[in-house]
Amino acid sequence: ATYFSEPSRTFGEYLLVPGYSSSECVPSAVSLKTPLVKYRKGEEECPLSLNIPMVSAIMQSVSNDTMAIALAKEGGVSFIYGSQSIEDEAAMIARVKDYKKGFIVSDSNVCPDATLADILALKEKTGHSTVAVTDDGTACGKLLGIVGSRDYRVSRMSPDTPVSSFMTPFEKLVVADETTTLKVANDIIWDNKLNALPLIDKNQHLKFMVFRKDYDSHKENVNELLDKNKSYVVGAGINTRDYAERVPALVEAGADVLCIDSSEGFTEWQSRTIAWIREKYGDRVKVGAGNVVDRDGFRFLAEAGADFVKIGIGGGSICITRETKGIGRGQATAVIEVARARDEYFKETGIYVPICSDGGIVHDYHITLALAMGADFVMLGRYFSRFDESPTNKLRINGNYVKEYWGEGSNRARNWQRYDLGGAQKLSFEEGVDSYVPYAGALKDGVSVTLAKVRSTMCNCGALTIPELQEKARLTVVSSTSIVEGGAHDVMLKNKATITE
Ligand code: MZP
Repeated sequence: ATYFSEPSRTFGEYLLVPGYSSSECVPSAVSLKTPLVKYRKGEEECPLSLNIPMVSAIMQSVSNDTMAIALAKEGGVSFIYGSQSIEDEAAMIARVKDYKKGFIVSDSNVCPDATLADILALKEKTGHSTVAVTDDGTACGKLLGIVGSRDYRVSRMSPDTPVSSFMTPFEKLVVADETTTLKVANDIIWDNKLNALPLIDKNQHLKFMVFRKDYDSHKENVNELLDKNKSYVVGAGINTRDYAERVPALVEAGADVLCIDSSEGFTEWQSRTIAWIREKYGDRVKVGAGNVVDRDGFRFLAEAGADFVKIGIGGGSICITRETKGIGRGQATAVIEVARARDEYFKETGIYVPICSDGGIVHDYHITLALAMGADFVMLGRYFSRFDESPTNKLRINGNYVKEYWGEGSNRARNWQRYDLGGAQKLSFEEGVDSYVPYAGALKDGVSVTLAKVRSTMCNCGALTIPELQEKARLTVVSSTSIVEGGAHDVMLKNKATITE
């Protein structure tokens, strides 16, 4: 046997020691942009990056299309769970990709003589989902017949009509006919070049457009406007069993990046899966792999062609792998070693393979620690499961709101492919639990507080970017007594005290 000389440690055993902060080092100047997939650093731009270093876990209780849209809005990416049918996973991906593609194809005033056939043809040509707009219920009813459940209906409204009550998920909608167009809102213009009406939200994102029937003569201009209006980035989990069927369906549905979801990534099954993807798609389809916890595992997956490598075995909040199988490694130690391997690989090849620290984030500052230790981004399950946007039930237990959160290795999820080492097609024993987590409200609010802390700590370390943090960070292992010192101590907390006269 080989013995590692160092014990394996986790995030709670480390602290960052502050460095010099200049007056320019302020939280508002911090950039959290970080690469998601591999690239030749110094020679080319990373083809896919994140605006915040957070992705949501490939889990039934975390990442569905609602979560993906909410997180993408904040600059992160969700990996839709793969422990569902290929059709259902592809449909979730399609819904995320379609979200920004809501387009009005007809308005009975703008296009008074539009027929059902015109609208269907336009829908076909643009490839966008359809929003029917009308000034009276009759025409709308006619259009609704063809647009289906993913489309929306609005009625005529005045410029002042609040739209939130009947128009979701769009943030803003104004409908107009030719005479009222210019009056309805300041941020709406009739675009003569397009001969269409682009409706733009307060963030200057194109929401959808009203086209006239002569769409064909303006197609190029319209398409130009659509490149600019990129849809949200979304990822998808795959496994090493049904990839030959699953990957094409997910790619077709528009997945931007895939990730092999497995509790143990240092396997021939993973290299076979990546090889199959490379043979079929070359480098066009991006695929991450994992999970590994050491240098050898990283090298294996990097050499197999992984676009990023995920780190973590046994550290997830719902995970009992270490208890059931006796395998794993403290998350901090694993990240530190894999980050060194990533840098070594970069020096040798010029290729930078991003690494993701997956699982075990308990406090917000653990995210900053993971980044400082070399992670390019982190994957979180428990953290995101607490928000409104996670797919699970919200319940009230003992007077407190909670949400459900279960592991992929639990009997509830039955994701046998994640734990499969070429055995029977079933989960032989549980490696995860079914649990409750405290409800935490809207994702947007939670993420913004978390990132405010990350930015602030980065400034304490004198860093305005993640690479700068990795270069400048000074970390210390803390003793068990100094952990006690780090919390409130030797005081009586007011919210726990009962006053008696
Ligand atoms: P956490 O953010 O809840 O601590 O950990 C989430 C991570 O735990 C997931 O991204 C995945 O790698 C891992 N996971 C998911 N299910 C299980 C399980 O049932 C598990 N054991 O370990």
